[in-house]
Amino acid sequence: MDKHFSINAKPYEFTFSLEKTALVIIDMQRDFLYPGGFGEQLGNDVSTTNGIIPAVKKVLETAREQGIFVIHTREGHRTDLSDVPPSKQRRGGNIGEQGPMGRILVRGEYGHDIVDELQPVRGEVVLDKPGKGAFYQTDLDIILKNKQIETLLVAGVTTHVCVQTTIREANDRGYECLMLEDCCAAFDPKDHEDSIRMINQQGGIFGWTGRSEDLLAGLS
Ligand code: TIU
Repeated sequence: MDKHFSINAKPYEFTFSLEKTALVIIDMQRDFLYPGGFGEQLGNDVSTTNGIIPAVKKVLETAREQGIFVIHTREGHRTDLSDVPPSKQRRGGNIGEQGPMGRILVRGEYGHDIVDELQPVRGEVVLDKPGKGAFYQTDLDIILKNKQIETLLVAGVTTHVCVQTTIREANDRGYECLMLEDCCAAFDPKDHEDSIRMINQQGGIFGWTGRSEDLLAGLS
């Protein structure tokens, strides 16, 4: 029997069915989160991004207990960089160059992989994406369709870049999204707060936003 839940969220209560829901964890990669990584090298304060790891971990553990389908994404490129658009090469921040944790945003490198605390387990999807949005040039849509997923719980980094792009892409494809506010982060907290407002404004123009404690309370 499928279970249905209603939880407190903005702009109003968010309702979802367990079987039709996926948890999508976006780009929780060492290079974006760990001190000494690519994110920090670009001059960012990674304490804002790595501060969400415990909250994401709790949601991930609950999703596993409840049998919610889990997808992890990673932003990165082929080792020969043949899938990097010249524009991203110019403005994407040293892609392919040697960084403190391996070649920047290159698949297979240590810094490109997911942080130790949130490593995927068997049965979870790991989706490599070349762009900001998780639907662009990936098989995410077909995976979700095959699993009959209609609702996405979204966590990850950074809120205003890959998280927001993915939620906008999902919205256009007919998925209902709940962005978990305290499970997402931007290097600058203002970008994070602005993104929350952009998602839930105008009656939920792109979806809902809510707190993980409300999700966990609703699921228990
Ligand atoms: N994952 C993600 O958001 N990629 C970025 O490049 N984010 C920045 O904030 N630069």
